[in-house]
Amino acid sequence: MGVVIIDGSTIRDFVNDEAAFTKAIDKGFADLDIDNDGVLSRSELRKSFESLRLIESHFGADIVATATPDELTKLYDSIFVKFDRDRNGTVDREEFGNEMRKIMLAIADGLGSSPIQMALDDSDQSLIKQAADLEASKLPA
Ligand SMILES: [Ca+2]
Ligand SMILES: [Ca+2]
Repeated sequence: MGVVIIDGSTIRDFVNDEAAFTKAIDKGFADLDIDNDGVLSRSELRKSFESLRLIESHFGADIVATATPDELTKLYDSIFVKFDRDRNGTVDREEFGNEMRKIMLAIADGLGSSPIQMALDDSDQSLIKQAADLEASKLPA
């Protein structure tokens, strides 16, 4: 378990690094598409939010800890609708990438220039962790 310091620019640099972000999204999408049909279903997307810990990042850990199962389902449904731009009931790679970009930038705006500390497992594959890793890789040794 390591602690990383993240501020808005950490995330923004990651999202704006086309190669790094595209790679992360591609990998994330492939990992999430459990049945390999090329699109994400409602339940696949829900798993992604659980595993990427985006709800916690975006809305705060308290929401997830205190919400009833019904409330959580509603929350995930509302997120799914945001992703599913063309309302065809599934999320394709492009819809996924576009919305993840928006979410990451919203998180970046929320953080602004006030750094926060996040405790992240080394095996953590969240986009936040990847953003932190990218920034670390650019620091002078
Ligand atoms: Ca699928
Ligand atoms: Ca769609």
